[in-house]
Amino acid sequence: MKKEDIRIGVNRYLKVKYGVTLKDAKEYEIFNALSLTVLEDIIEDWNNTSCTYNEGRCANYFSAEYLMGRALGNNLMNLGLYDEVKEVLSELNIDINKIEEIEEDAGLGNGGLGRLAACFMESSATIDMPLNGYGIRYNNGLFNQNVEEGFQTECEDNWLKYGDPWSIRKEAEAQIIEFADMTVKAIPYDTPIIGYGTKNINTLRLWKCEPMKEFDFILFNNQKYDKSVSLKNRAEDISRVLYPNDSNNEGKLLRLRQQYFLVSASLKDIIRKHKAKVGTDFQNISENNFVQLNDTHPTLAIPEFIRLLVDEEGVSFKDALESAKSFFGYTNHTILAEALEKWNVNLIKKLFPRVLEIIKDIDKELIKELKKKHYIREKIKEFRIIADRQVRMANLAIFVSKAVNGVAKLHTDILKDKELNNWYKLYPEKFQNKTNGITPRRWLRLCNTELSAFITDLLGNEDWVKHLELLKGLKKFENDDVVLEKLMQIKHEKKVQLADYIKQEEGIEIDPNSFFDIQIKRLHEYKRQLLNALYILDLYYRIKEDPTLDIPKTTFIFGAKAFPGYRRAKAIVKFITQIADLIDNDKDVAGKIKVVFVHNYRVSYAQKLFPGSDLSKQISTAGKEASGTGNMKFMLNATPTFGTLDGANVEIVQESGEENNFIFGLKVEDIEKIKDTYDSKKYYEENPSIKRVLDTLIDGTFDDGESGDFEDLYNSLLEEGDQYYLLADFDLFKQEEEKVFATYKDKRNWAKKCFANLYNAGTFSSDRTIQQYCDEIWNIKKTPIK
Ligand code: 26Q
Repeated sequence: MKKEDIRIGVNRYLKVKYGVTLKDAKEYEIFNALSLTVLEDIIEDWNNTSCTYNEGRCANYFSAEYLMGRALGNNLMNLGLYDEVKEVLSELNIDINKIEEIEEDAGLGNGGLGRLAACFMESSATIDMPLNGYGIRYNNGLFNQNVEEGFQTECEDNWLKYGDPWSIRKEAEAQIIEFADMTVKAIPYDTPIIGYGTKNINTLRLWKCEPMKEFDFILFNNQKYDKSVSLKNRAEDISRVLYPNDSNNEGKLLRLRQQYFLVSASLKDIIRKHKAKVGTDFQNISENNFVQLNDTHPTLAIPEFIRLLVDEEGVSFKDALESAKSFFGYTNHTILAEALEKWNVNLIKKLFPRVLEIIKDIDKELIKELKKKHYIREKIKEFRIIADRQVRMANLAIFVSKAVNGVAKLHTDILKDKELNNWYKLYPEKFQNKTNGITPRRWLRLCNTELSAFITDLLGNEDWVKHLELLKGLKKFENDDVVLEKLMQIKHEKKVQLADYIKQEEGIEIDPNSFFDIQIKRLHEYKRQLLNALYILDLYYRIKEDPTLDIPKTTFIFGAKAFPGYRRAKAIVKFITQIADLIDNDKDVAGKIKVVFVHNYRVSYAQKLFPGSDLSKQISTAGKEASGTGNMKFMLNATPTFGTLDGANVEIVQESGEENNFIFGLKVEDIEKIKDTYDSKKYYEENPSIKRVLDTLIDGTFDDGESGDFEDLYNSLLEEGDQYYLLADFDLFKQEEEKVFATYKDKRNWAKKCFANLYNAGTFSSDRTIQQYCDEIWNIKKTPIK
């Protein structure tokens, strides 16, 4: 697109959409006009891509979550239009940053799993792979977080308030979805997924739920206004709001409705396309399509697929089940047993009785097979899909899926050897590993243009953006002082930018010359933000005792949303902010360390935090974090990891060298050994530092608003036995952080560690991950359009 076309387009859309000219236009109006101008420009390629994909085999990603973040900057960059647009705007006296910042994040996901889906969509487009994304167009995404007096509060997210210029409503492709007690419409909204440096444009199709009719005319005429629109409201409730991640999810009827709504609409869409292409022969439906289930959330797709084939297309149950077995793949994202999804049989029966019948039939097939293989009754029980009047979604997914995968090597090994060992023994050939990845476009090229330009300069071209393994080519500069110097200069620049942003968002000043030690992720006990906080509190006391303590000036930054009903997680937020206040109000310590809890951590905030970091805190209890992807984002922005040997940390240090990172703590096998005799109280009694910091939870040092929440934290560590081994890792944590501080003194040595992380990050590109899914599970091929 030429600069002139951009100018004309923006003016035209401002006129027809808002009735204004540029001089009166609001920032969001310019954002929308610009987005529509670009959208208009890509429609042909987009349609072309869809048509071309339809002719061959496609994979379909079914996910209840897509944590997309902002679109404009990424789309401009991927199209190679960023600089032109920046110039056009600047000639009109408009700052492109302001226009980018006005865009609301599309926060249709909780965290890692949703963001992974977003990275996968971008990567598949970039490498020309025919992957369609299916999800729900929640009217309200993940809640916005505020911190008031140190307590987390929540309010609704309204991401659609300025409209959503990047999506197109496709009324003509609506589907009808039937529940036992209501019938609704699923309306698709398509968003283009623009690849980097390719004409291919993939599609993310999100379904909105609407009533069959707007209101009941007769009730309205009889002045029963509320009742006349009640069906409309009930329908719209289905896609109204994203559920926050809750491991204790029992009885959420609406969540179950959402799941069925998503999978029924998406499968009907796939079947519609199949019929248009090959007619009513369903023999080969799994030759043309594959569906990847992003965790168990969309697992109802399995019985629904069989139902659609059997009840609506006249296929036999046996054939339909056979088809399903080569049609689905299942990705597991969690090891926490309590997080495995189960649904009460009565709920399923109430909403979709026929689906329950099919699940029962599938369960029978499973039993038949196990009996044939001479499993005894007791053993069969473990595998059952229905047990104790609950449907176990993971069992359903594993039995029917062609492939089951974990998301990092360690995670997959734990699935195979422990959590799902019974299934692994039954179907060893189904189990695969697909280590997660991140898109280098958003997580380096876009969020760290300074470092990107430097890399391009050193490597001589931008090929690394599409072939991240080329970063290895930087290794030859590892002893080049000028290069290392420049790397640290860029780091400093990004820290200054982050400090400015934090000033703007939090009203808090931090010193960009201090060491930025950052832990950003959802709040959960297993992620152990509390361990980090207890460490900092101990450090505070040590500085009080010894004002000459030799540590670099350090800023500890936290960002994390707690599930609204998760009392302990919320208590940890309050505890961190109490420590922050204690330090700020103490002259002896305030100039040496500082704690900041940034509120409302989200994709757009993350894009500022990763590049401005000195240390990546990844300290989950070994064996609990399936993979982590934030760890990869730090690494790609040249930041060493301080972490346990958990999830993808293991592979990160394998790639970049243990000597370039800070690994501490119990390993999975250590925990295995001590778990039966672990006594957290012993640590409390024998370690005065631990006693000192834990006592602050009950001795009135801090204020929890008389909620008893801090005492509850105290009890979790002592009375309840510290199930995440914080106390066992406390001293190891402390020693390792000492090592960090000592190492940081030698600036050149530090720079080398940063650099080693950068040039070894190539394997964590989601392009690599997607390529593996394509080759090893989906069996789809690159399909570049002309
Ligand atoms: C469950 C019930 C009701 C409502 C919501 C949920 C729910 C929603 C989201 C349960 C779990 C999730 C998300 C899980 C998740 O993000 N897991 C993370 O997935 C990442 C990508 O694979 C991994 O890197 C992380 O290690 C893993 O924690």
